[in-house]
Amino acid sequence: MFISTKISLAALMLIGGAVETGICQTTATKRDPANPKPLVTDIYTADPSAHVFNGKIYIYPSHDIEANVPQDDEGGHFNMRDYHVFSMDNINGKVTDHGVALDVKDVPWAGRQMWAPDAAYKNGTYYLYFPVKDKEDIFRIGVATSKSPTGPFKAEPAPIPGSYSIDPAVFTDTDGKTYMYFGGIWGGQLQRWHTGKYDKSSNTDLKKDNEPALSAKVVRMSKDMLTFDEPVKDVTIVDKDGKPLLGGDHDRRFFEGAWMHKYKDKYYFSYSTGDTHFLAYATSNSPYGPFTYQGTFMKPVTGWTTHHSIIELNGKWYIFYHDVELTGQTHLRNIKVRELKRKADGSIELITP
Ligand code: FUB
Repeated sequence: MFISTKISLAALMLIGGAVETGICQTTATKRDPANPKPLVTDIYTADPSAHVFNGKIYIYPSHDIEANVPQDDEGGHFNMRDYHVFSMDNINGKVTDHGVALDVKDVPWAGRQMWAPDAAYKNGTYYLYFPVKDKEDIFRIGVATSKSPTGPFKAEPAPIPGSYSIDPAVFTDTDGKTYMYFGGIWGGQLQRWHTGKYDKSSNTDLKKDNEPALSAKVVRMSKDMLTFDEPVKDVTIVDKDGKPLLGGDHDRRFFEGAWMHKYKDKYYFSYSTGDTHFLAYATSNSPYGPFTYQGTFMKPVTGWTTHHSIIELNGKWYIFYHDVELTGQTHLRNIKVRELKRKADGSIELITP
């Protein structure tokens, strides 16, 4: 990310600053399926990773703040410092803010910028996975645990060994195996790892438009969910002819914000195309891919970033996402939800926000 080429409707939508608030307040929201409103209006929220645990919806978003850091190409203005967890009894229910679940000051190895998290549950423990820059300003992925889905979470003393870049998305398959998908280019630093070692020289992509695009990563998690169980692999996305998408194909190539869900035995890998602002997806018969590109399923939202998650609840599918309706400012976002519809062949219907 983050060159601000697309701040649409900003002036019209600016309605002023929200107030940072305390713990456990609820926000009632009227849900018009055709025109969803922000789920949370008293703090800024983004990158919502939603899950259903024990029949209830839990949302693990980024907590955007105005930190007065000037905007730069590396996303320095996204200078978040903690996470809140939200819950909803049902898709139209009130949204409960459970307060601070993890603060950067309680992560011993962390430097700055708590970006898009995700969560998982296994054997009586909830796991919060989060990307944050370490003290050398290199993004790593950390893990914190709790006995409650709403935290507070206790961070492990060090990042997950071998982790790098941003946007972890953790998926547990029907056979019980758990995988982490991760990565993000530009400010997410994925391009700096293209040789396998950290190389600080690139702030954007590799500028090799006719070569295969940089890939998101996938790795199986260990049984204790705290480490990687194998070497990290590429998530290759190919076109209908089996050719890898190219670096210059900005309308289709992976940028950041991975998500995985399974529908009728197929694996759906979905992601943001970043500077072209689409949500796109690709499918495979294996959680490792290769994934065949299927198309865009959400047109650009207002704001620069677009980031989503997908859940199933009572036979219906929902997409959680964000835009900048409350502020018109790229780094002060608000989360939303709407139904995700499919055609009979399993393909996802295009959403025009
Ligand atoms: O919230 C910070 C970053 O913005 C996330 O990690 C990206 O996915 C983008 O939404």
